[in-house]
Amino acid sequence: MSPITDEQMAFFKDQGYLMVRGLLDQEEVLDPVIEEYGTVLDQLAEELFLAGKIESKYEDLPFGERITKVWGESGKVHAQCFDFTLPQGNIKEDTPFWCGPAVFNVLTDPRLLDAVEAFIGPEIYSNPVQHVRIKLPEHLTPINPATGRIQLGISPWHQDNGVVTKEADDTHMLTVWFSLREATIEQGCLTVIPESHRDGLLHHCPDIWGLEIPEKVKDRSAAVPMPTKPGDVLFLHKHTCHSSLPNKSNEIRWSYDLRYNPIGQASGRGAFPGFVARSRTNPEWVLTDPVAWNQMWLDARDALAGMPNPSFNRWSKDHEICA
Ligand SMILES: O=C(O)CCC(=O)C(=O)O
Ligand SMILES: [Fe+2]
Repeated sequence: MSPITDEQMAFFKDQGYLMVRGLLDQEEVLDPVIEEYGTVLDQLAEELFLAGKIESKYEDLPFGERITKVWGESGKVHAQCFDFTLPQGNIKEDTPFWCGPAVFNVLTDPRLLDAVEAFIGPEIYSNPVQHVRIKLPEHLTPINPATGRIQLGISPWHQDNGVVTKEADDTHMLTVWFSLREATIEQGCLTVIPESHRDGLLHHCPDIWGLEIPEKVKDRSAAVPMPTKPGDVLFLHKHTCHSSLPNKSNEIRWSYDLRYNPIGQASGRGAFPGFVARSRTNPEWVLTDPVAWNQMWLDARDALAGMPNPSFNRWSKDHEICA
């Protein structure tokens, strides 16, 4: 039976988003990935300690406090060490990323894919536009000396169709957002504008935090915050305007955002590897090996290292709307 009811699907079509409470299993899906990130943090703390960038490895602290301390004391947000994608520029042979088996287990979770199937059908491609986001309390986030601002903060107002290349404009791309720990309003949960998907693709402007839809293009007064508990999953239409709130709390805000689209449609980030997560017609295409998945990202890194940056979006700050 599909985990998405007809009423829920009707709500999504009407509103452009859907919150499904308790979809992901804590023990089978979330706990293993939380534990795996503990080992990634062990490795980073070891490296920074050996390099003299931190005074202690802070092994006794729980994950959230430890990462806040380690990133804070080293003066750098080491987000790329944890992310399961590559950066959008300056990829080097040793650019870090983490595509571990527990992450793959999340991306291919049968219950999650059952839900995704309700939106896009049974031929499911895991789109490489994907992130783990670990946002420290803003008051403890290292500052970028060049800008005087924190190195990682809110995500500005955007549509996910706006942050991929034009090739994906006809792709039936679904965004899947969830938090590994509770994400409250104070911690900087996601916020969405209901019904905004009805506007189609809006103009985005490059700004310091990334691409943003200017307020004169889309008023944000109808925005609704989407706090989540572990297991809750928020589904977004590719034209739904969303942003994240600032983390005003004393704890990290820890989330995943994934994309899926029907097999054969452009991912919008063609330089990065996706994979077939489910296929009724060609089950032999389905990737089941996490090591092979990691290897695809290693190969992409090798291919892109030192090359001119691929183009990741279509927007120019010189457009009159961005003035
Ligand atoms: O989690 C965030 O801060 C932003 C995530 C986002 O924009 C997305 O999932 O598409
Ligand atoms: Fe987004």
